[in-house]
Amino acid sequence: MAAIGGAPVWLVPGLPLGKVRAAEVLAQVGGLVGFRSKAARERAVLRSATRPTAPDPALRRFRVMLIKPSHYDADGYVIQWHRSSIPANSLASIYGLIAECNEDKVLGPDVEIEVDACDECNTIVRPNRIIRKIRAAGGGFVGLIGVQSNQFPRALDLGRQFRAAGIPVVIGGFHVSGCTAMLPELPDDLKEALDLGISLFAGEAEGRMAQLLQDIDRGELKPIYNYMHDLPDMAAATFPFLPKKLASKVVGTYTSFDAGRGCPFQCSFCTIINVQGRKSRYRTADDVEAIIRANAAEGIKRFFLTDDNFARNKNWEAILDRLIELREVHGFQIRLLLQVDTLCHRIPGFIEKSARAGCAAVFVGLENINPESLMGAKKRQNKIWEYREMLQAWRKAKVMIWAGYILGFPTDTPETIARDIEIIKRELPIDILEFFFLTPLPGSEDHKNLYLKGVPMDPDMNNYDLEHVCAPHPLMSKESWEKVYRDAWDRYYTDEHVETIMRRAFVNGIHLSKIANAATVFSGSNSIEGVHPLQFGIVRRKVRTQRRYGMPIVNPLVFYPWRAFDMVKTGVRWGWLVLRYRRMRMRIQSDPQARSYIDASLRTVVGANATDEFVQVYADRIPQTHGAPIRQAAAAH
Ligand code: B12
Ligand code: SF4
Repeated sequence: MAAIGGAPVWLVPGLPLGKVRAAEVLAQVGGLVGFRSKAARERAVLRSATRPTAPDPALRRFRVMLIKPSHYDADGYVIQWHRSSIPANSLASIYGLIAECNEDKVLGPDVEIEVDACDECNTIVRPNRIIRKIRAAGGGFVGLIGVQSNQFPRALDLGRQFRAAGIPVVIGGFHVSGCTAMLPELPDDLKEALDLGISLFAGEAEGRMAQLLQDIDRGELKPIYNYMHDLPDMAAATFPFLPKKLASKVVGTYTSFDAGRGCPFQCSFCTIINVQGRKSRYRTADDVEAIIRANAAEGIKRFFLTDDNFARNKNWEAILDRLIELREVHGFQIRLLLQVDTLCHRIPGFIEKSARAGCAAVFVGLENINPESLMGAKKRQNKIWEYREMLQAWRKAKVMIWAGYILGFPTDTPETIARDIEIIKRELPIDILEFFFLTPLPGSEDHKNLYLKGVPMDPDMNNYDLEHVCAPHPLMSKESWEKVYRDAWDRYYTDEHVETIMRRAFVNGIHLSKIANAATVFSGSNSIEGVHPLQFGIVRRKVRTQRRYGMPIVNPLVFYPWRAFDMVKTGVRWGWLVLRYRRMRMRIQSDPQARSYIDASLRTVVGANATDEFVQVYADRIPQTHGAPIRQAAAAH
């Protein structure tokens, strides 16, 4: 079935790759002049060489299908959309590596590697068509890419179908890598994959793809590839790249890439440090420039930097300086979304340079405002008494602020969480707040500890999406924790508070339409679509026949009327939400007093030992580390 909004990616006359001669490509890629190094120039050529051309009949074909699986909703339907909201860098990384392997003719001079790719969040996967194409090519494999724990059951269901047809399948991503890094033995789901004849790839694929393709081509695919103890250098790493056809399936046509990997901190709920390491590995400014230029040549100018903590990328300054030059000297209209930690404001010039480099929105890992919870999770770097100063610094640079908040640290109760959210609304100038359950994600220290202690955890990996309770809480029942999660969204996204967010933005010179759009998605995706905003897309799709393995296929006479009703209902609710926020925006824009709006969150706390009101609430729980406010502050409370 053709996807609405364009043919599914594997129907697009995709690849062979690398048929465009370098000189021709150079002519096509506008503005290549100005590259700092030959390497950067050549890599941009390689990326551009992925434009489709007709297959050469003289060459043997090896067909690769890359699928970034989604996961299932509570009814067992795949969570997918006509347009998804965030591009998959994992897919772009593997796509780039395969393109490079074709360029390097790693399977021999007479073998053309053809690659198709799709993100299941925005594309319906048709296994039978893929099987036919791989068979018609005479060989190839299916790669299940960037598979997170919550996507592993879906990946297995897809892999099962390809294996039944005898097609080689390899799964990589955080679930395989995280479990391999932290657990003493493979968990049951990874064993099930091996039983199905699916190969597991743990670790990063840079520098290893040629070996894998050669093994498959020779019929010698190994069950497990484990590179966890050998993290590749990013300075020479291949570029992530997706052709525009794939990038345009994302709202706003933007793409993602990692300017670096690894984070020095030690948060116990984090998987990243155990998979990508605590040492900063980073791309060069030349390579980042080349990635930007290769995408710009495809008309893509918006980028999500997937570095979990760009502030700790040791090459941040050289990278930002180069982006500033591209914007200010060469006229590139770059827009960036960055992820940073709460201490980034202490790095001289970081915020100012980020803004000049095109950072329009920043995601801050706030996580919690209770120092006890932060210490318990080893998030010692989060100093709540500096939160407001840090947030105000971003606002001064006219950057919209998104923050994540984790619900369910051991001392949290429904009452403390309700209190904390009200404090945040009143005192911290955050635009968008998103909530997560504290989840023992496979690959994290928390998961390992619970696993080793034999604490019962949800055996269904589909639920490890930070929207489900997966482990017991010492003070809250499952039901009360679930209610806390639902209430948190409702409590933050009241109309009254959304209007406050808009008023603050208006004063700080942040575009109201940006705030209104983001608030619409973040308040509506959970309440209207029942999914976390990070999984959100435009117009939900449910394919009747693609239900979770083992669940019954619903009769069309029941399914389609239900879907029609569902779509009308959600459409009306979205329309009403958009209308309400639009009215708010108009009201503020026409209010002559709007420019002089002020509240506690926008005020600067001045004076020696002066603290925010909320810091005083927690003062007796703040560890007496260097720079912490003195404890006496709590005496009055
Ligand atoms: C960008 C991102 C997203 C994006 C896009 C997804 C993507 N994968 O690109 C969005 C916002 C959609 C997203 C959403 C979510 N994410 Co996310 N996301 C990330 C982030 C920050 C970067 C991903 C990335 O690009 N990594 C770099 C790539 C290159 O690494 P990689 O995926 O591991 O791939 C390498 C290897 O694994 C290997 N490999 C991977 N696949 C394959 C396949 C084959 C065949 C081979 C040979 C090799 C191979 O080679 C690759 C190149 O070296 C990671 C954290 C991180 N640092 O990775 C979290 C992360 C992957 N996300 C995570 C989670 C939990 C989520 C959400 C559930 C959260 C939520 N409630 O919204 C949702 C899931 C919904 C969904 N539909 O995806 C967790 C997963 C943990 C786990 N145990 O599964 C991570 C690790 C962050 C964390 N909190 O710990 N995410
Ligand atoms: S700061 Fe973020 S990326 Fe770094 S260890 Fe903590 S959760 Fe992980």
